[in-house]
Amino acid sequence: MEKHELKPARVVILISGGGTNLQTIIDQQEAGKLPITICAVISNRDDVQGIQRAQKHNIPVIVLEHNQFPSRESFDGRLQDIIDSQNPDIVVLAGFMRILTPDFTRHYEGKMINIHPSLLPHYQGLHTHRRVLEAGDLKHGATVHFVTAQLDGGPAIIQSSIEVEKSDSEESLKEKVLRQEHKIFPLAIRWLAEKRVVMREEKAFLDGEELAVGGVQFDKNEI
Ligand code: NHR
Ligand code: GAR
Repeated sequence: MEKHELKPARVVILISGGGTNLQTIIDQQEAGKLPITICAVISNRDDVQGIQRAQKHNIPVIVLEHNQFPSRESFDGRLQDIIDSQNPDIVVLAGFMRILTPDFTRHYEGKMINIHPSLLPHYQGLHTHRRVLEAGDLKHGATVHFVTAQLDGGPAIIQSSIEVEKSDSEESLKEKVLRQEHKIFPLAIRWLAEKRVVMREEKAFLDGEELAVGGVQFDKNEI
């Protein structure tokens, strides 16, 4: 079967914030550029803009507040039940801010991706823009990677870099990096939906070729 004849991949998107990445995914899907169905958006906060973005496009939204649960395990257990009720092919972390338990990440191994605001494997964890400025780095960027139990440590699919200028602040870096995120995230989702990218034995492959650390370098490839 040709790729364009495939059934759209069922996608569940997890958010915690503004949802600009969510918006680009919605926009590309609606423009016919992404072979996916967005089944549901799940937020762990009830007051974020990403919720309105989904509602505006008639995408079902589920709010599951982590602070209503006594432990990470109980939150993740409920989250897993809700996600599985949608029968998804792909789970997307689009600015989702809760660390996930190993049982949860194992359950979605090879199906779950995250966008992280750094050039992984550098700057895993939080406050990446601040840390890049403090270190005086000249380059920064964003990476899409498979989610494994190791925080921000799963194999990378694609990354895009930007130059850090002397005048940059945390806020300006965040904006510059977000612009790159909006380019590479939909691309990675398309590759996953088309099954062109897969994870095997903790490594990422694109069209059968093992990807290097950091994944495809977006700025060096006119895709
Ligand atoms: N979970 C696992 N197991 N593996 C990954 O690679 C994950 C993950 C959960 C989230 C996104 C990640 C990022 O891109 C992500 C990747 C949150 C934190 C964090 O410390 C760290 C990394 C990421 C997301 N969260 C705090 C916590 O205690 C809460 C912070 C907050 O609520 O503002 O969970 O950077
Ligand atoms: C993005 O920059 C994403 O890389 C980052 O949060 C922002 C979400 O923006 N993710 C993390 O820091 C995960 N810990 P958005 O809500 O506008 O898509």
